[in-house]
Amino acid sequence: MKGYKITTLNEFIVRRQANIPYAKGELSNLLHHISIAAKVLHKKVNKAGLVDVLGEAGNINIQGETQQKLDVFADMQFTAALSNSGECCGIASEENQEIITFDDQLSNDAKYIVCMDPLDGSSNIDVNVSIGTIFSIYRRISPRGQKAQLEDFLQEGNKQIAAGYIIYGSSTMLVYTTGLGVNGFTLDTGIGEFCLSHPDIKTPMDGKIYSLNEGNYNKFPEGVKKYIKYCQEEDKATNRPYSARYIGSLVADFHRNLLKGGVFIYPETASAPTGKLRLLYECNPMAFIAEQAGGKANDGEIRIMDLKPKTLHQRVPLYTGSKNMVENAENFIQKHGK
Ligand code: P6P
Repeated sequence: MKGYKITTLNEFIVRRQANIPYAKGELSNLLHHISIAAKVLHKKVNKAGLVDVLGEAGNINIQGETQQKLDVFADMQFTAALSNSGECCGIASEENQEIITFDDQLSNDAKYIVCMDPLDGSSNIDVNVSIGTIFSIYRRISPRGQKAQLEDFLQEGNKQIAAGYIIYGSSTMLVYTTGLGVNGFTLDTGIGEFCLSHPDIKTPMDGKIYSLNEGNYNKFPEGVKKYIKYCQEEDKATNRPYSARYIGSLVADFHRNLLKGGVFIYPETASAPTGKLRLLYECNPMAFIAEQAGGKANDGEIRIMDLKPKTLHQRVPLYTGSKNMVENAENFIQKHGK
């Protein structure tokens, strides 16, 4: 009898590595260690209501946000996994003001750096809403054999080697790209493996969902206000009115739109003139995935992955999702101003 054919993440990575010339397994090993940290976090997130990880750690992170205990745990887990992999020479994390470099020779010889948001959407932990981890992998540009340098992290998103996210929701999924399309893996807790569940994800060119925090309406640019009204108008020929869906957790909102089609917007506002989302470890990785799935990601004007980062925690406006919807929103911005 034919067994149920599963492809585990590790099998998939090794198989894909065989297709990449000169790949010596470092990236595969790095992705494997990220998946181990994801499994550890899955257990902690799923017990958040039981284990003493709820509530605020009391610390304030560099974003001025109160750190939740699970944030701290997630940052430690992924930092340890990346350090233990021996394939990563440094990390830029939402939870740390400066880059983290490892002072062992193996790490200093490593060729990759990682930008990450260890636990995005953490304000949703206590109310049982999906949260996520986001990661972005680059080849270092500083010489190997020494500590990672800031310049390694301030590369354009179009230099990303890989990017992905883990969503801790009704199931735990890992979705990633190395530039050869987007694939999704669902954690089978029975065997403790991420198994291929969403091969070669392509996001619909159009959708019926728009996602943004309309509580900021009065502070939005005129073009965004006009686009929101466009989404709400009745027009059967263009499937309007669209549905408003906004969870307030980037990974959850992005993942839903990736699979169903839709547009996610976090624009600049009067109080946040460059938007809220961070370029290095939120916008760039999501942009890489969106484009690899056939979608788009820009700042209302410029392709996200072409933006040259100036600082580690730089914020940029983000318009991403179904290609035709992003381009339509972009037209409203161009026509009515940012
Ligand atoms: P707002 C979570 O704090 C986060 O960084 C993203 O996950 C999410 O998309 C955004 O902020 C929500 O921000 O201002 O709508 O609450």
